[in-house]
Amino acid sequence: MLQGFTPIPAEFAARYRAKGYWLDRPMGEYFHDIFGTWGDRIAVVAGTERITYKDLSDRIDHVACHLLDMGIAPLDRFVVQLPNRIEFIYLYFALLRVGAIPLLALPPHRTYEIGHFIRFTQAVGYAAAAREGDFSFLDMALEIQKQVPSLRHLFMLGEDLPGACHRIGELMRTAPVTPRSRLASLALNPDEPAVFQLSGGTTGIPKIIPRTHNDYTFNSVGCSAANDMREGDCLLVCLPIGHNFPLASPGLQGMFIRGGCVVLADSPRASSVFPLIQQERVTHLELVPAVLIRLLHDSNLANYDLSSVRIINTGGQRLQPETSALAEKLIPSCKVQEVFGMAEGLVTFNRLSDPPEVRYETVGPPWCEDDEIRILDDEGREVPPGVVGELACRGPYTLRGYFNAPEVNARAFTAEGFYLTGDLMRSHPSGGYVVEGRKKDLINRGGEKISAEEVENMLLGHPDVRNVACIPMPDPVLGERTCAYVIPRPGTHPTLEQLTSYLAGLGLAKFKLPERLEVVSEFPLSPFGKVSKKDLVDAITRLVTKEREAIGKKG
Ligand code: AMP
Ligand code: DBH
Repeated sequence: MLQGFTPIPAEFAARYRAKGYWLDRPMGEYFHDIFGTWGDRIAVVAGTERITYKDLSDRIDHVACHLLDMGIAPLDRFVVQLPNRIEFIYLYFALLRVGAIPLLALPPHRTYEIGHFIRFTQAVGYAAAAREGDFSFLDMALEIQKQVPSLRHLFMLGEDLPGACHRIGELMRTAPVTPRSRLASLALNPDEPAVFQLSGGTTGIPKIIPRTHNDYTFNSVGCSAANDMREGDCLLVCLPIGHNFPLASPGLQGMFIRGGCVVLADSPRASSVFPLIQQERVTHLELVPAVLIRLLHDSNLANYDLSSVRIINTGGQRLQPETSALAEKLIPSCKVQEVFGMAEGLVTFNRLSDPPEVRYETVGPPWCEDDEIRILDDEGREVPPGVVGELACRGPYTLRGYFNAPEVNARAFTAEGFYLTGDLMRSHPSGGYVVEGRKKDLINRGGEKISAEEVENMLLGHPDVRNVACIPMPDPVLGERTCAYVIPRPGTHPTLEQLTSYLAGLGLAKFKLPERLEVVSEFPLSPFGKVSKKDLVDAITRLVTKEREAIGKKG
């Protein structure tokens, strides 16, 4: 086994096999067969290209043989930071085919993160677009290469690249030396890591999540069923393609399993998403709430035919019932299905057959009956049904340890191998779960804890508020006070007084009322597109410090 990797213990593995969950096949081989099943159907639409499953499979194997020519071997690590382009799909599946492990970085990662991933995993390769705006990923990679000798292969997209870089387009045109037959004879162990995902990590550098051939295939098979993907369906991928949600939960892996078509969009902006939905008759969208909200308020929405959309999945952050209702009103053909997922494993979906009140309020149950869930109090004891506690989970596709992180693992798992998510949840009579926030998403006002989520939910009911994030701002006396960042509805100018008297009118405790309002037009986003509270906290802290210094000088 790869050093630093914690496998699922044998007695659990035996159960998952006996249940038929784990197929004991390397992912590359499994998907090779899937592509073979769907042959002449269109697998991917990328720009002006429409690629059949047959051609996709052929090109992936072609790239895979090139990888073998370069000496890339099973369990070698390879950092992939490609944009939503067809080259991602070629390289990702080619790496799986040879048993090398793609580590999926996100587009906004820079030297700090990428350098760490390469060094920490002793990666042999790195793939990216050479340049994005005014940032040169190529220069960054060359710099890292000087410090980390394991990094032998740079795969770049772009013009005028130095000779030492591989171009995926060029590899397509040249014949590899290694014969295709070698691919079938590689001895790959499906219990080994196939993919390295990254934790969202709102603090510190992302941790590395090993996903095995067995668990990651199973994840996509199950999610694609829960998500009602069918032959002939069409998924638009507009979030960063390497993230666990659009890649595998069910994402493009799920859509391939079902024989549908995957359309790549280079951004989640309305100007790129709406035309593609109309042209390609997209049935499935996977979005984060902030993106859905933006699309629904875009003035061009009514100018496009979006009637093909059957399911909108949102995940990553809590979705407000109002947003679901609005989406289903503006796009009457669709149902909104919230997904609660994590790159660490567990995924829950609300059931499409549930009545709207359940669908809007809960994130549903896990899709697999062998996902074990515990809701724990601060002492690690299970709470009674309906009581809020921390979500802990264990199951056939949830990790048992971050890669090479013994100290973190000692804290992040219970003795029984449950992963402690840090998410606050309660069970719902429908059998699903309700997200109540993050364990750490609290504002500590002189010892009184305020759930940011609770205040946010109430503020969203105010007619002037389109979106809101409540965060702690530093206070010399109380330690922290609540600051509300608000995106107002067009044409409105909410004030702190209006919002707090609205909250007080609803009976909210006085200590929970925001004490400062910052009106903004957009929120800073995490690499994946979640609202980044960390950036808001940094901003308000800088602002408050500056104001205090100014007062100090005057006084
Ligand atoms: P990541 O570590 O980036 O994979 O993020 C996983 C985390 O995102 C979860 O632990 C939750 O905190 C959050 N998350 C994902 N889906 C939802 C959702 N539907 N509602 C609320 N939080 C979510
Ligand atoms: O936020 C996430 O990581 C996430 C959200 C929805 C995820 O990993 C997933 C679905 O699989």
